[in-house]
Amino acid sequence: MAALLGSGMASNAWSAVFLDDNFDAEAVPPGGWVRNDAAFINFDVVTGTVDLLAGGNPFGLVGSGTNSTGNVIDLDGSTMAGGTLQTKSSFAFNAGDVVTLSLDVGGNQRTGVDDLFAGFRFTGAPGITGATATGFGAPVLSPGMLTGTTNLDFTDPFQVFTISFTATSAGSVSAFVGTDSADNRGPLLDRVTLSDLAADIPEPASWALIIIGFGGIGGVLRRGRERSARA
Ligand SMILES: [Ca+2]
Ligand SMILES: [Ca+2]
Ligand SMILES: [Ca+2]
Repeated sequence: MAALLGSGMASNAWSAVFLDDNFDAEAVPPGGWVRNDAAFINFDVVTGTVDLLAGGNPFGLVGSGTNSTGNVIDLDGSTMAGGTLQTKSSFAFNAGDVVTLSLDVGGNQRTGVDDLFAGFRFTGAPGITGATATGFGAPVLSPGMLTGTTNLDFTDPFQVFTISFTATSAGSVSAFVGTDSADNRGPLLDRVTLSDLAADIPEPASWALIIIGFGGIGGVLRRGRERSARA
């Protein structure tokens, strides 16, 4: 039990990773690319088009060194209509959870400035509070959606953008990321992580008190039985 308490239960929160995808498992030949790819493992392309590029692609586009040097996505495909990726699955959360979408995104490495938007699409009315973001402007809640937006210059290095909310009631979400860029050169996306932080798990000190408490009850019961046996 001491070993259990000492490993991994260091805080009073419980974090679950719904999704962690750096696109390196997508099928694309080394040095090549998939124009207007629409067959992703975890995502649907719900507007426009995107391109999938392997390391060593003919455009010289380079993924995020931090999280991946393999495949990377150009969010503006090859139809002059920037794309939106949305998770195929929706993910359930509970009241009190903090749900966070993290994105490793860089500028298009070729020309100009692109917009980037990302966020959550809720099943039913969102019961949320405390929406925050890093890298994006203040998140905007619209019917059924929470969205962060920003702009990236083509020279901007990869960085992690996040958008989070705290749930006031249980629900489920899908997540999306995209651009309205329309010149076939969009922000480069190299990792999407969606995680859920639940705040209602007792911390180790509480567990220890609970366990000591059960031990104490056991002792009282034993002493009670011993007295009965002597009587
Ligand atoms: Ca990658
Ligand atoms: Ca493109
Ligand atoms: Ca562009």
